[in-house]
This record gives sequence, structure tokens and C-alpha cells, in this order.
Amino acid sequence: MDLASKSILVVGLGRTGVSVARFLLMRGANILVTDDKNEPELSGQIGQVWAAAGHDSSRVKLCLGGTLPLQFGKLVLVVLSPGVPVTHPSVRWAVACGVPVISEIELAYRFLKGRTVGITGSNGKTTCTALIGLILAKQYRKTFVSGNIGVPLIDRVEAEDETCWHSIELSSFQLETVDQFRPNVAVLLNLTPDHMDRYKDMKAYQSAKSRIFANQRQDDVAVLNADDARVASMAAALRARVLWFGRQRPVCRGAFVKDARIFIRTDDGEAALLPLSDIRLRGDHNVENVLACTAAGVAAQVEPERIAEAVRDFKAMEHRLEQVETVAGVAFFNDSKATNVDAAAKALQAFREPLVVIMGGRDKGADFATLREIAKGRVRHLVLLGEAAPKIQSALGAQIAASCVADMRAAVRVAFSMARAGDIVLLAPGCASFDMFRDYQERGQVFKAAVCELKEKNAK
Ligand code: UMA
Repeated sequence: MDLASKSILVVGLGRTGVSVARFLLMRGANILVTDDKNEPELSGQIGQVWAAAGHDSSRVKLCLGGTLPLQFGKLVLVVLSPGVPVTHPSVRWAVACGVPVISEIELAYRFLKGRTVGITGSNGKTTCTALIGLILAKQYRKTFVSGNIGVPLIDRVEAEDETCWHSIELSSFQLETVDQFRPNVAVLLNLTPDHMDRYKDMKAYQSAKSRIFANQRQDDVAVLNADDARVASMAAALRARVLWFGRQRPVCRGAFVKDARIFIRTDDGEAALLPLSDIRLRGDHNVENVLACTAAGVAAQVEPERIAEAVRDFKAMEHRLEQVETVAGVAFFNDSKATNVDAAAKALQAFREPLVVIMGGRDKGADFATLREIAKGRVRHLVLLGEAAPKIQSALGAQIAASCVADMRAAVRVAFSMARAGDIVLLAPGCASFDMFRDYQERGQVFKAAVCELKEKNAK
């Protein structure tokens, strides 16, 4: 794909847009950049784009604040940021003009060297992407982790060669507009309702996720969750060889649990990998994540001992059931990455101790009533904040005592006052963060800072 002197539209100027703009300029393209935010809000990003263009105004045009793109040479391509839906006016405009629209992942793939493991699913993607990165690193000299985890794949293109392995986290948003993208190993962890504010129904969401397999061939591998009926039902339509993972029962080929140990089964037979007690992550859902990563490691031809070594080394990541502090016998856990109801449910299920749970944020069209059964007998008190607080209260408030608060500091204070020694205070929002925070990372940081403040006050 020759980009020199081509005119390309970049939609969205967040982390992805800046990286895409930089890449295109480096390859000699001229770019038109559009974003619904206006210039002052994007000053940092705009500065980076101008620097990449050597301040040559003939190569960059900006079209900000929700205005439709200007006439700008003959556009040959649109590269879409994941957060921008295909229904966005600038995309409709490009499609009406007959210009192809692709995601940053697709653009990167067309230039990427080396082999790839793509990881998608509703929950567990980031943990698995990081753990698969570690598993690959135990076997191969050059391995990289990228994608929805926070580093656009396009940033990896220039530095790499054919010997590399990439572990790539893929959201449904990123997969919607892939075209030729073909991972050597594609992992689908699970499918539960998420982003129902963007997709019209589960079928549309599943269809976006399934694009991870669309270009795979017989010499590729698909890693599927045998315990998830929606995921398992997709196997019949795949061209790739399937490896399974399952916590509930042994699988014919892949990774599973038996006698409190993880086993691998291949055409050569069955072998124990490690006891479950060696896993340093909390919760059954993390056993599933480890199984998925084990199967992906097998698919990438990593030796079993190296897979086991990586699993033993791997600790909880920041904002994922991360233990923060203990104050007067109350332990605080940060699961800010629980941005949907299913993730919040899994977080609740990871504890045997009584819980005080902080929930809320921006609703993504979720059904919070599904938490009723799980919360019963487990949750002593709910502390609610953000736009979704009234909706959560009406779904759960009849069974569980709940308090509504204005911000995260108040949430931590109220949660602590409701907890007894031996209890857990758990931040598991079940919602997106964008009503009050830049992203889930900032939400987690603010939570942790409030806990530290509480600990200091309590020590006085
Ligand atoms: N924008 C518009 N119009 C819109 C929507 C967005 O102009 O309708 C503009 C915004 O004004 C903003 C820019 O687009 O300036 C932001 O683009 P973006 O939302 O695609 O965000 P990026 O900063 O590029 O980050 C994206 C991912 N974000 C989303 O998918 C929402 C990051 O995942 C990812 O780490 C990054 O690319 C690198 O690949 C975050 C995320 O929340 C963690 N992902 C969702 C999730 O995990 O649930 C999918």
C-alpha cells in the first residue's frame, strides 16, 4: 500500500488518531483530521500532529468542532478511531463519496511484520493480552503488546521484523472496520452484553466480535471458550483449527481444569500444567483467563513449562481486582476496569467476605437487575455515583441498602463507614467512566488516592 502523496481522512484525534496521523505523515501522505471536539480542547494532540508534519500546512488540514470535512484533494481512504461509530456524519459522508473506511488496526495490519495473537471478548481482554504477551516473551526474543490495552498497533509497525510476535487486544469497535486483518491466533474469551448504547442488539455486537475470525485460514488457530454457549456455537462456521478452553469440563483439544489443576490436551495426549493454587489472580473468571492464555500459548507453539512459568509470574494488573490498602481491617479493592455488568458480577463472585460495593458511572444500556441474585447475601451495602446511580438503585435498591454520593471521595468515605472489620470495599462500577472521568484508569487512580487519604486520616 503506497501512501505517498495520497489524501487520507483521519477521524478522531485521541490516542489512536495522533498515532495514525504520525504514521501517515511519515509515509508521505497528506492528511485531513476531523474531530467533534474543538481546537482548544485538542491543543496537545494538534501540536503533536503539526510537529510530525514538520509544520508544513500543505500536508495537514484540520476540520474540528463537528464540522463536515472540507474538500481536500481526492480522498482515497478514511481511518477511523475506535470510539467513533460508523454512523458518524463524517463516515457517512466518506461512504457516500465511495471512499473506503478502515480501522487503525486494519491500516497497521497492512504494514505489520511478524506473527499475531488477537484477543477479544467482553471481559478479560486486557489481562489476557498482557499474560499472552508474557507467555510469548518466555519463548520468543521479540514480543509486543498493543491495541485496546492502550498502545495503538500502528505504533508497532516501524520497529518490528518478521521474527516478532504481537499480542493485540481488540475491542469490538476496532474489529467493526477490519477488512484483511488475519491474526495467526484469534482468541474469543466470552460474549456478554456490552456497549449496548452503540449496537442495536447482541447480534450486531457478536457480529463485530466475530470479524476477528473472518480472514483466518486452515493454518491459523481460533481459541474458543467451551463454557460460553454463544462463543462455542461460532466454531462450526470457522475455517481455522479450533483449540478450546473450559473450566467446567475437559475439552477435546486445548486447556481445561481437572483435579484442581490446569491440563493441556493436544493430539499427542494430555498433561498437567500447574495447580490452580499457583495462579496469583483472584476469582474463577481469572482461571478462565489463564486457560484461554494457556491455549493461546499452545497455539503459538510455546513450550508448556514456559507457559506455566509465565502464569506463575503474572500478578493482578492495575485496576483489575487490584488490592489497594487495608484500613482498620477493611480491605479496599480497585476493579475500575469492570466497565460492564458482567465484569462487575465476576468481581463480586471473586470474594467470600462480605462486600460494600461502589458502583455507577455512565450507563451503556445495561440491565443491572441481573446482579440481584449474585449480590444477595454477598453485598452489605451499595454506594452509588454517577449518571447510572438512579437506574442501579431502582434495579437493586429494594433488596440491598444503598447510598447515593456525589463523588469518589465521598464514595470511599461512605463505603468505609458502612463496612465492618473483615469486610471488603470493592470498586466495581459496572459502567463506563466518561460521565465523571477521562477514562477507567483515572477513575481507578482517584479511588486509590481517596483510599490512601482515608488511611492517613485513620492513622492519626
Ligand atoms: N470522537 C469524535 N466523535 C465521536 C466519538 C469520538 O470526534 O463520535 C473523538 C473524541 O472527541 C476524541 C477522539 O475521538 O478526541 C477519541 O477517540 P477514541 O474514542 O477512539 O479514543 P482513543 O483515545 O483513540 O483510544 C482508543 C480506545 N478508546 C475507545 O475505544 C473508546 C482505547 O480503549 C484504546 O486504548 C486506544 O484507542 C488505543 O488502541 C479504551 C476503551 O475505553 C481503553 N476501550 C473500550 C473498552 O475497553 O470498553 C472499547
